[in-house]
Amino acid sequence: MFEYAPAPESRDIVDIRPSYGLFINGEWVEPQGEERHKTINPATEEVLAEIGWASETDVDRAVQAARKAFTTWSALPGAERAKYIFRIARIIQERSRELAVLESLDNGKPIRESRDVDLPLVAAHFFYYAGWADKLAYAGLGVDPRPLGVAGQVIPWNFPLLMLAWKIAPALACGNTVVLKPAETTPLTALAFAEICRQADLPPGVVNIVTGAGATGAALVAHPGVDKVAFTGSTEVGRQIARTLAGTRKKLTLELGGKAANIVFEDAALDQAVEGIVNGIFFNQGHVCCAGSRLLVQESIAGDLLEALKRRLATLRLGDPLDKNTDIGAINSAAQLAKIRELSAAGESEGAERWSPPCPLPDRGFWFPPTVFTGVAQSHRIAREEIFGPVLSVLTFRTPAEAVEKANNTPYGLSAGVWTEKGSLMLWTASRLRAGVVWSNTFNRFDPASPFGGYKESGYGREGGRHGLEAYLDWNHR
Ligand code: TXE
Repeated sequence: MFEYAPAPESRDIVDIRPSYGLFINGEWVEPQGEERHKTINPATEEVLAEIGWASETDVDRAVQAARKAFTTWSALPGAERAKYIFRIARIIQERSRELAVLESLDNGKPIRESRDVDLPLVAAHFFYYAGWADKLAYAGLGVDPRPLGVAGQVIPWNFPLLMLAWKIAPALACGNTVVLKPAETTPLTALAFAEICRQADLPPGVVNIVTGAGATGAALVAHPGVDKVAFTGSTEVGRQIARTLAGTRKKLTLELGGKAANIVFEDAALDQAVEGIVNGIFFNQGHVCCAGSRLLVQESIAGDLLEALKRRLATLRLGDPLDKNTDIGAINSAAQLAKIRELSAAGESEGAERWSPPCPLPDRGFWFPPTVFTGVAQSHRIAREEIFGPVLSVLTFRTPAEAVEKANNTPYGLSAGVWTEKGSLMLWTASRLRAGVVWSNTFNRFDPASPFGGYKESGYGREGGRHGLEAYLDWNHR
């Protein structure tokens, strides 16, 4: 770490209320139960606001509101729905600085990422799907694809507003109405989005936001008035939801965990690959389902690559998420920090070698230094389990076939990266990887027009692009 002048973004541009209720039928309502939860800034442990905890009765109220709104929303011509969604996109753009600060405060991610990656993508998703609202007949999904009804959506804490956009934008474009539950540790941008819906004059009940923990999510997905469930989160909860929905007529998409391989061949452009590795695993503190958490490097260049990687890691700045210079922010919660520590300890006890650059950690808040494990075997827990933190496991290979075999040796299959200057090797490798997304000579690149989703235990269904419409339409009838 070296000295630099801090450049903090102003916290004063956000207006956080001391306490929030639920957003149902276009109104703020108090939850029926007494239970409330404090959402905190993970970088300081300061309480940001008190949040209502929606009970089963509250979820029922929200679903009823969404059902009622469905009748009129789904009957609107697509071009009319598009006007509302475009309006939402424009308001997000106008308020993006404020929303980025709010996201960084509640989540712990660096402002550079929330400002330059999350918020532009959030607006882009609303713009993109607004464009589809009057063209659904041309999506190739049947002559007259129809909306499904009420979508019950449960999202995680790693990209709170972006996951909301992935879920709400296509649902609305297709004519569905929504009840969304944000994660318990990051509700603030979803609640700000509720205000944006009001600002955009979205008809009451089209979007409803219910805050709470797992029980609220479970009540939502099990509610008989919900026609479609979209979930992003842990594989374990995804399995529970699939069990709950088995035998019902509800349509389900699951976007779950990952353990992506980032494969670097000996001819790769080394500096570019180093940047891709850093972006692959240290972006958003590694709280990324498609993070490049397993580096597979060809044995002949492993020494040089690791040396260059360590040099680069020594320049990363960890600290205040609101500082515009910060590269690595806070871990989102005490529970997630405990999981990262536990798996890192397992890495050491199983015999891998642990390395971090000199990196003083702030006294308060939840922090974990960028960490690299070398000498990792495929049987080690850090090579098999999703850590969801700034921890890279390095394995080596000799031949392309060995790289593919190791990359696919995981129960997950969400993403992968391949670094080589040879087009034929790139295509050979990409076509053999069992992963929903394969990035070539880049990593963690997103675009609203590209479908995203997993193989195997990473889930099923696709979000994004034209494929993302399928999840929100009844396109089987002719
Ligand atoms: O996930 P949960 P957690 C992985 C990552 C992380 C681990 C645990 O490895 O360390 O999961 O994270 C709601 N019915 N991912 O505990 O519990 C919950 O309130 C319905 C990968 O945060 O799955 C929250 O809104 N909903 C992932 C959401 O599910 C339930 C992103 C996610 O929480 C529920 C997050 C239930 N029974 C974690 N129980 C990714 N794919 O990006 C909880 N929830």
